[in-house]
Amino acid sequence: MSDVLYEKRNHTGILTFNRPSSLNALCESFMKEIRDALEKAEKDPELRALILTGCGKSFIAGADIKEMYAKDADSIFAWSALGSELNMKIETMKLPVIAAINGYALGGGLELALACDIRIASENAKMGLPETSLGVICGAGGTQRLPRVIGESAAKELIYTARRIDAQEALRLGLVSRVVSAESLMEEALRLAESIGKNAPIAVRSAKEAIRFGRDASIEEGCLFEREAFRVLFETEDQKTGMGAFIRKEKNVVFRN
Ligand code: CO8
Repeated sequence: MSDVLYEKRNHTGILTFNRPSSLNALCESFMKEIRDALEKAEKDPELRALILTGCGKSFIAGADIKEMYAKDADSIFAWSALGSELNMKIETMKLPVIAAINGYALGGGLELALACDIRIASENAKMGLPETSLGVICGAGGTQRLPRVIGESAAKELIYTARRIDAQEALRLGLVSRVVSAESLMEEALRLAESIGKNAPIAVRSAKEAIRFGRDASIEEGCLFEREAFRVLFETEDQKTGMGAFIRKEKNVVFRN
């Protein structure tokens, strides 16, 4: 059986990490499988959102320490590029991506979740960046994305102490946007994906692009980028559909892909 399961529910794709013997730790072949599954999802014109989750008690328990241990500085550099590229792919892909964190999201696992657009967690989830306790630091974007998500001071505390936090603390820090029971995690993730999917797909994708652009731009550059995207959306069928429905007082607007 594959280490990455793919299923589709209406307009939502679900990738489930399925390497339970190592709590979904990221070895080289697994990272390649995840990358291939993302590429497959990206090519599906029917999808409007993608959910990433893990099987069993783990989302991803980090990079595979057993595989990493024997590597030297040169070989680890190429190896960790796979993780970095994977996370960049998630961050830049047009589809909105939801991490449904079902258990351990540690090290490289949290780094991957940080590249997702939205993170929700089950009450029993545990998150952290334990790398400094292993003699290293994050290698797939954690030092860059965590401060952007929760602020520099809180990120430094978590990274320097290597402390593992529970879902409620992650919620307080803004690392996840919702905490739900373990039983309802997928239901909640699907509901969230569907509520995104009912909106105009090009507009949602455009919002993702504008938010990402703005992260590293001045407010002037960001607003200009947004205004240009706003202009382009007036060339779409969806703008006529969405605004026309409001004017005609129609409920249940259906946007085509
Ligand atoms: N790597 C390899 N194997 C792992 C990993 C891992 N990260 N995590 C768990 N496993 C394995 C265990 O070795 C064990 O295997 P075995 O049965 O053969 O001994 C099996 O999974 C089950 O694990 P445990 O028995 O330890 O399960 P527990 O419920 O007792 O504990 C924990 C669960 C707390 C999650 C524990 O397994 C743990 O601490 N795991 C390591 C967590 C960690 O430190 N992660 C960070 C790794 S470093 C990192 O991610 C750096 C990323 C930088 C680059 C990224 C590029 C991709």
